[in-house]
Amino acid sequence: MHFPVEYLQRDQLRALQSERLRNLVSYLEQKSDFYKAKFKSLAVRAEHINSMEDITQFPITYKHDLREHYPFGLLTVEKEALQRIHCSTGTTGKPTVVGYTREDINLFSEVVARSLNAGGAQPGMLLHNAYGYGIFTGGLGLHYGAEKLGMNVLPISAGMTARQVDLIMDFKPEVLSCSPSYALTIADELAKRGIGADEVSLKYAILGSEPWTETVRNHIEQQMGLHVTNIYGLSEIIGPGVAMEDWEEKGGSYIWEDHFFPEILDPVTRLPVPYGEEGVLVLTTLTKKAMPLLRYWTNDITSLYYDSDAKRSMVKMKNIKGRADDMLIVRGVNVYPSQIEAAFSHIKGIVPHYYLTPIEKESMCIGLEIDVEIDGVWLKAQPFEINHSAYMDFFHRFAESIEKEIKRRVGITTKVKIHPEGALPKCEGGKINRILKK
Ligand code: DLL
Repeated sequence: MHFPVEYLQRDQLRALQSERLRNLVSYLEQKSDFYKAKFKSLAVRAEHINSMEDITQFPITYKHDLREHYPFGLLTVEKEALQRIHCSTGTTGKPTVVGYTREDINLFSEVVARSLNAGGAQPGMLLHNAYGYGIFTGGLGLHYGAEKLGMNVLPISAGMTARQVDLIMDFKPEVLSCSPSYALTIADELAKRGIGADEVSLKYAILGSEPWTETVRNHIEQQMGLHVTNIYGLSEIIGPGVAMEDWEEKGGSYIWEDHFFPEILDPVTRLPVPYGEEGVLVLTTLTKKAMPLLRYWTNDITSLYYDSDAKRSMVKMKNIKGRADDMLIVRGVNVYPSQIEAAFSHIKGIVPHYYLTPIEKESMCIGLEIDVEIDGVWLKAQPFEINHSAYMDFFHRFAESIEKEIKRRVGITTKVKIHPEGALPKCEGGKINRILKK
């Protein structure tokens, strides 16, 4: 399968983007009271756009703008023109609501089809789609994209892990899609049943919807014997399929920038930072109809880069480090859970099932308590006598060595508690929250 637009020359792509941006702004000038007012106060208009750099004159849109216009205030079409509504899965406040016209749904399916294809999927393959079906964009988004690509889909949704594994073994799908934390749960269930990587039919896993690292990728690839790639997206922009890794390249995700124009802004000054530098990802939907967004502040931290050896000409982003909201400040050091997860890859003997609890003193965070599981196979191979005090001593020394490694790599103090394999609560489907509050 080949999507020609992914291979456009950069100057052709830029010309396409500028034309689309001009069209978008003039569309918003006509259809959106919200943007009309913003453009007026900044004295900016569609005809001011000569190149993509001019986008910086335009206002940034924030999540609170969506909340303040709940539920349909940002729609630029009549409600009768909608084909579907999705909502974000936020845990506090009102959900953010996104409407799609028929054209938007086609676009959604197209970018997911491209993403699946970049992740290794081909027409005729079976997708075991374990993203949740419902108002969350994951289940239906992957479903329609897979159908568009010409795949066969098992719409199993998330949860009931034993049944997931039964059907993976019986139906022999080539492709799995779910959150990375749920893929860990499925991998555990396979291991628990003694099913080896060579007995699993899956060739590709397409994981996203939450931050994750190479530590998790390596673990799942080894346990299930497949290629794991990252799919990124957010409901406000469209859902999954904003950015995607290539299964042979990995290491970063192409942004489908003919439809979603990316910028990285400094979190404080809100000015653009150069390629390669980290900041907040801000996205503009260049072609959406029902609820286009201009310069949407995703709150996700990453950086952009061109990979000159890459197959496609589109810009790539590094895997998301975390949401700006998930940043912990431990004695003045900024830490994302993904940095702890990344440090685990340098420590033999643990599996990446973990939770973090801030240790607070006088309402300051002075360290993190880390609950993590030990790798049962690795533990059995350790040469020590099996008696209670030898075990306790071993666990104590092991926890200390992890604390030292995290101090060295992340620069913060931690208190590590080791748990036997399988002891910590597992992700039962959607996104996992790694940070626990005392
Ligand atoms: O999570 C859409 C999605 C579904 C993406 C399935 C991938 C697969 P929301 O529920 O609106 O949409 O949450 C969006 O999730 O702003 C990020 O913080 C986070 N996120 C999504 N994908 C990734 C990823 C879906 N691959 C929010 N890596 C985003 C890191 C991700 N974070």
